[in-house]
Amino acid sequence: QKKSSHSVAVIGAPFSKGQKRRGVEHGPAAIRSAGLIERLSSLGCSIHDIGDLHFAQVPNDELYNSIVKYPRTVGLASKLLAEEVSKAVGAGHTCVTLGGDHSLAFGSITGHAQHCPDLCVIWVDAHADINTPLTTPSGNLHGQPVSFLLRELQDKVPPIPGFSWAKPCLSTSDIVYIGLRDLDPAEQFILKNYNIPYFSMRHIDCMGIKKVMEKAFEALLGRRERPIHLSFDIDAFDPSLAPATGTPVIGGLTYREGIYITEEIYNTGMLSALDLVEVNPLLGATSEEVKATASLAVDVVASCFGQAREGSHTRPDLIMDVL
Ligand code: 4U7
Ligand code: MN
Ligand code: MN
Ligand code: MN
Repeated sequence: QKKSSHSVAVIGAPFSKGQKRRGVEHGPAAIRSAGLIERLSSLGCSIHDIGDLHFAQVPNDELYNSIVKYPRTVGLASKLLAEEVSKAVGAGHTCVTLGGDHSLAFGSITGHAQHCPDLCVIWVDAHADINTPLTTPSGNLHGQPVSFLLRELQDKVPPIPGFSWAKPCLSTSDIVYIGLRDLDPAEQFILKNYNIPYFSMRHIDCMGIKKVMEKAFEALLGRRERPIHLSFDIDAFDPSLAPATGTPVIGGLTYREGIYITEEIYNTGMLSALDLVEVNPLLGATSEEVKATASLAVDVVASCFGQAREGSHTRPDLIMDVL
């Protein structure tokens, strides 16, 4: 089941209705302009670029429970993305979804699970994104996708408009979090009460990123090998590295910690789909900040597909000709 050479499907998901700030719909274009496709090709990946999806806005998409915003629009977008991810994974590709806001992960994970019901999720984020429509302090659906995914939580998640097609596909033992540092009270309660494994920035400070990754894989892959879905929110990084994002939180991952996470995931050989979300090119203070954030996103994806800091030797034959 391990993949040695990669055929990679790239799906642009320019979606922003899971939150309030404009600009995150330009994430896919910013990440592409920073050279994503060229970098993946130079790593030896064969690229199937599906282009950017078109998401319709549902008219008269009223608030749910006077707070949850654009439920029908987010539900419909997730459904479309789920279908595309399912097709891509079914065709044998490792699927990369470029966001867009993090509400999309509900669709990408659901679609991935249609082909890989056995998958597990590594959620790298400053936030747990596990509010329910009843606990959300903001009403933004990008802070809620995990609550829709987990079977154990379904008696706490009311049926909201736009999500009637959706079925939870994960158990609480199928996910781990890395990088957390900004949890709402209800989210903190849910993580503890349902025993959901997480590694906060404090855990990384205490035991180091190496030990964190060992424990994360032990929790998810300890008993059996299974496909990995990596959902990477760029705000997991410290805002000094990833300033162009909607909900930055001080005290985040260093470049080295972030890249170590993705190198280790590559080394498992089990990466099956990945989301790179919340790059918002309208929120950098300068064009340098925007470029730095997008180029960091490219580094994250490239290291998921084998870009190594010590260099990779994909074509020793070519080098031997010269030496
Ligand atoms: B992101 C928040 F209240 N928890 O629910 C919420 F602090 O995808 C933030 O991780 C959610 O960027 C952040 O709105 C969502 C808030
Ligand atoms: Mn997130
Ligand atoms: Mn976040
Ligand atoms: Mn954010």
